[in-house]
Amino acid sequence: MNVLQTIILSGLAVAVGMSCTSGQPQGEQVDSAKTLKEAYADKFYVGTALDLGQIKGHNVAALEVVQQQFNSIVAENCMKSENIQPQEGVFFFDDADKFVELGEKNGMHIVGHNLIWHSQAPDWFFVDKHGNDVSREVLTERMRNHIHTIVSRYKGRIHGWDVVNEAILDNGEYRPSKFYEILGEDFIPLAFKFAHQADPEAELYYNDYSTAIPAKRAGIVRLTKKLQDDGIQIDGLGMQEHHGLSHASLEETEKTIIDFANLRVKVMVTEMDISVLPHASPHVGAELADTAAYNESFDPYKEGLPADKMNELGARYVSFFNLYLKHQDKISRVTLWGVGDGDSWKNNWPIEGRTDYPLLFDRHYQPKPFLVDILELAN
Ligand code: 9MR
Repeated sequence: MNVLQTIILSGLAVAVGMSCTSGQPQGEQVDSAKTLKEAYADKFYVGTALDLGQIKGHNVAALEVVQQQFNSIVAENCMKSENIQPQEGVFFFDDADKFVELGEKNGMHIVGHNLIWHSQAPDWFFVDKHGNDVSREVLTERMRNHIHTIVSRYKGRIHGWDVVNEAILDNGEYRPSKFYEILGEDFIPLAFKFAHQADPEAELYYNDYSTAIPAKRAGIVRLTKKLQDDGIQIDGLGMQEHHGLSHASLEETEKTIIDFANLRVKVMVTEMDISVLPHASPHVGAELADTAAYNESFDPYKEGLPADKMNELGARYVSFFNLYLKHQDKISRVTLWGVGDGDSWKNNWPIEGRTDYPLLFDRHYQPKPFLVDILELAN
């Protein structure tokens, strides 16, 4: 670690609320340190997903990091349809309200996640009282009501919405979800139209994982072009960026950034994390239905991450941030999918109960050693 790194890291430690044991005066260190949101201020937003412990203010250590490091937030779970409208017409807004208030209090760019997603959608959405699939008309009206009720509530307060999430398969075809079964591909323009009606000023995004897979990228480009040709407003494409140490490829990721930007929409990294754990193919991406049984050999770092793996993780993060910086004219936001390693969904997918290290802050909300490198890159 060089001197500058030491200074920045010590400063960062103070900035994120760690106790400094060096015995040196701390004022200068804080002054010379930059936080993520400061370092990237003229590049793109740097965001994080918030869970309930953070939204409700229980997790004080995490919240300090959020306030100091990030200038954009997205709700990890509390706005998903099964949570926000668990029964037809019964909306639960308490957590989402708190999430938006937290963002406003801190002057953050606030992202709503998500309006239409096949996963975590409550059963009632698609069936009548006899359990049979509803008609096109009924599903359209349920979507309209769901989207209008939520988007109108936060009109002018939520700046961008993940309107449709994960509608395209890795092979580029439409996912055969309930929305697709009943409405065909029309459910996508309908969702965007309803969101635009409810808040004409809000930015509207399509969001998906494994967007570096060429066939999937092409499918998303086709979908976006079609929406644009049909006069449907779409402002951005979200690349989730759930990576591992050996996937996705930087070259393919770069092609995706370029192809998406060529559509004249904002490109955003919406859910970044990098798993260090071995993955049993085909468990890359974020196909929640693909799970595997626990096995010790797939959980090698229970007692801590060895230095060489930490370095490998750091190098991967630096390569991706380098790429995002190279395309900063196209990229409007880079959001991490969680604050500290202990909060990450990766500890439980595709195998439950593992110990992963996919984020920028560790289980005690202390910065990983390579955070300084990410800060320096932006200089
Ligand atoms: O991180 C989220 C996890 O806590 C939830 O259990 C899961 C199901 O709602 O969703 C996770 O977040 C997903 C996101 O909403 C959409 N893209 C993939 C993310 C990881 O699965």
